[in-house]
Amino acid sequence: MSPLRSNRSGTLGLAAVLIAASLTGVAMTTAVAGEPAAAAECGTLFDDFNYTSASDPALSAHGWVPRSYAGGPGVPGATWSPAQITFPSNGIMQMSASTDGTGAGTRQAELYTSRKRYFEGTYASRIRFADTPASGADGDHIVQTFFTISPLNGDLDPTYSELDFTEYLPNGGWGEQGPVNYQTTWYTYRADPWFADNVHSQQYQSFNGWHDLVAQVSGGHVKYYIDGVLVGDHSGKYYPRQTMTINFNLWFIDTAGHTGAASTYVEQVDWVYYAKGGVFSPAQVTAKAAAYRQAGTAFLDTVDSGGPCTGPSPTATTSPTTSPTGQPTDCDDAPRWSFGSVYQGGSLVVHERSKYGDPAGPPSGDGAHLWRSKWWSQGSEPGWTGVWEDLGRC
Ligand SMILES: [Ca+2]
Repeated sequence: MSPLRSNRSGTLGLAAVLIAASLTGVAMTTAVAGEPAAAAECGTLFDDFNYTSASDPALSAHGWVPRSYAGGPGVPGATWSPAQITFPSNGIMQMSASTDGTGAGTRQAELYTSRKRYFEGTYASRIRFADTPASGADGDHIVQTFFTISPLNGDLDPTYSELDFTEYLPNGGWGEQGPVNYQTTWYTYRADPWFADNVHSQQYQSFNGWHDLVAQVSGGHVKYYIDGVLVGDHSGKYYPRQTMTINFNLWFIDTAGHTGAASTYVEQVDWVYYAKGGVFSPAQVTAKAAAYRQAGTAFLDTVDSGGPCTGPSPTATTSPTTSPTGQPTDCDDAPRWSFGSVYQGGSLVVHERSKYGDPAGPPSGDGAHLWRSKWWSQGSEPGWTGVWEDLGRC
C-alpha cells in the first residue's frame, strides 16, 4: 500500500498548495557505478544559528525568513507564525508546533531562505528529532523536515525541483504506524487532481536525538546520508532542474492521532551548511562545521562570490556522442539554450552563463559559449551544472 503523502510547497509565498494524497513513486535505492571524486570547494553557506529571536535583525540580514503566511502543508486553518521560531540556547534554532486537535488551535513553523539560489553541491545540517512532545499527550502525526524547493509554475511543471533531505514521522502518518523517515526527490506534481511524480527512500526506525544529515547533488545523482550512512541515491529525471530555497519546517499531517488538550512538539537545528558545486563526504562536512566553530565563524556566506565549481566528471554517464549528419556542429548553427527545452546527450547549444546561476537573472559577462550536453537534461543551465561541457567561447 502506498503511503499517503503531501508536499510542502508554498514557500516564497507562491502557489500555496497542499494536499494529502497517494504517492505514486516507488522506493528506489539503486547502486551506481562511479563515486564522484571530491571537488574543490567554491561558494559556501554556513550558519551556526547564533541569533536571539525570530525578530533578530541579523536573522533576516543573513537571508532567513520565519514564515508568517497561511496555507499548506498540514492542518487546514493552522497558523504559521514567526513566534514558533525561537533560539532557546546558544546557537540552537528551534521550531515549535502545537495542536489541540482543531485547525484554529494548530500552530506550525517554518524557516526558509529568502533567496532561491541553491542547486548542485553538498547540503548538510545537524538536527535534533524528537519522538515525543515537549508537552501534552503523544501520538500526533508530526512531520520534522529539512528540504530544498522551487516554485511550481503550473500543473506538472517539468522544471519543478524539490529535495526532501528528511521528513521524519515519529508517530507515523501517511498510512504508517510507527516511526519512519523519508528522503524524497521530486520531478513534479499536480495539486488537483493530485498526482505526484517522485522517488523516495525510507527507514523504519526511531531517529530520536541529534543526527547529521548530508546530501550530495552532483553528476545526475542525489545521494542522501544520515550519520555517514548512505540511505538513498536518486537519479534520472528526478535530478533537480533549477535553483531552490533551503527550508526547515514542522507541521502536522492531520489531527487523527491527537488526544487531550494541546500538545507541543519541537525540532532543533544546530547548524546548516551548503557548498556550491562541491562534493564532500559526511566526514568532510562534519570536519568543516567543526572547523568553522573552532574559528568562531558563526555565519559565512560566499555563495554568490565563490563562483561555480568545476564538478567532477561523472562516470556513470555515456560519453558525448559525435553529431549525426544534419545536427549542429558549431556556434553558427547550434540553437540558443532554452530553459524549458529537453536536451539529449550530445546536444550542442549556445549560451552565455548567468551571473548567479539564475537564467532569468543578469548574464555573467563571459560571452556566449558553445556547450555540449553529457546526458539528458531540462532546465539545467550551461556553465552552472555538470551536464554541459564547455567547448569554448563563440
Ligand atoms: Ca549552532
